[in-house]
Amino acid sequence: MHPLSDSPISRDGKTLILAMDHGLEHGPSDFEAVPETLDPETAFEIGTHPAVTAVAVQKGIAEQYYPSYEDDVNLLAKLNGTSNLWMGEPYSPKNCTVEYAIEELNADAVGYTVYSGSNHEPRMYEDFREIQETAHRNDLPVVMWSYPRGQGLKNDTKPEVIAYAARIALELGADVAKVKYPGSQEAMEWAVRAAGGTRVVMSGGSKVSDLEFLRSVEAVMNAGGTGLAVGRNVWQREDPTRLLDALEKVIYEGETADAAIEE
Ligand code: FBP
Repeated sequence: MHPLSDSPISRDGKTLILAMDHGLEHGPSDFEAVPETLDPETAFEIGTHPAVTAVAVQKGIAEQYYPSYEDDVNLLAKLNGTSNLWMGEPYSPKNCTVEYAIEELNADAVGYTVYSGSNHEPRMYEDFREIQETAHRNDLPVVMWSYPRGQGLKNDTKPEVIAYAARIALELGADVAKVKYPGSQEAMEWAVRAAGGTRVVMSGGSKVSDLEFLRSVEAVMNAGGTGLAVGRNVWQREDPTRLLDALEKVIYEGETADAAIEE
């Protein structure tokens, strides 16, 4: 059985992960559009929406805030991360172990960013190996933020790059590949095929209109994708619940973006 089928981070085999790690990845300026979301409690409150199958946060946020939400939210512990202040070749160092995520944070799943194509790729693959093996020995699903990135990569959302990103996640043993949207349903179909039994979810990206965003999610679902791992497109909306209601229809009920938004 696929580790996701039996996991609380999936609902009817689909998943919607709210990524709340951009305070580290991008800095507080990402919250300026809706300043209340700077407060992790607000984010966890939003994460109680029934469409959300997990909230992905870093260790520090999990330690301070998750204990109050354990009954209402599933936790995806993000085990590495890097700040926007780092100007070197892409590398995301490990800041939490799988054991700590299980024993101290009460995590339901773990997530790890891998920048294939970076000069640090060998180190990141080695780090991922350790994470993946420990997580699987403990029956925890592993989500790879599979982001090809580095000096040699000029366009990181080209169809062949995204299909490659999805394939890398399969080859290295991730249960879920979180990849950027490659621009079309057809390109996403390629990524889903390349990923084999590894499930593919779309990474949200910077904020676009409700309809544009929902249409990309619809294309991902039509392509055989498993769902979404989204940050800014939810947090930077005045009314995130409205978008989550629409996402629930597109992801779990198979509605079109246009129909979901009308309702
Ligand atoms: P977004 O939907 O805001 O893109 O969030 C998804 C995510 O993977 C976050 O987990 C992370 O903070 C961010 O994207 C990193 O994106 P990038 O490295 O492209 O800035």
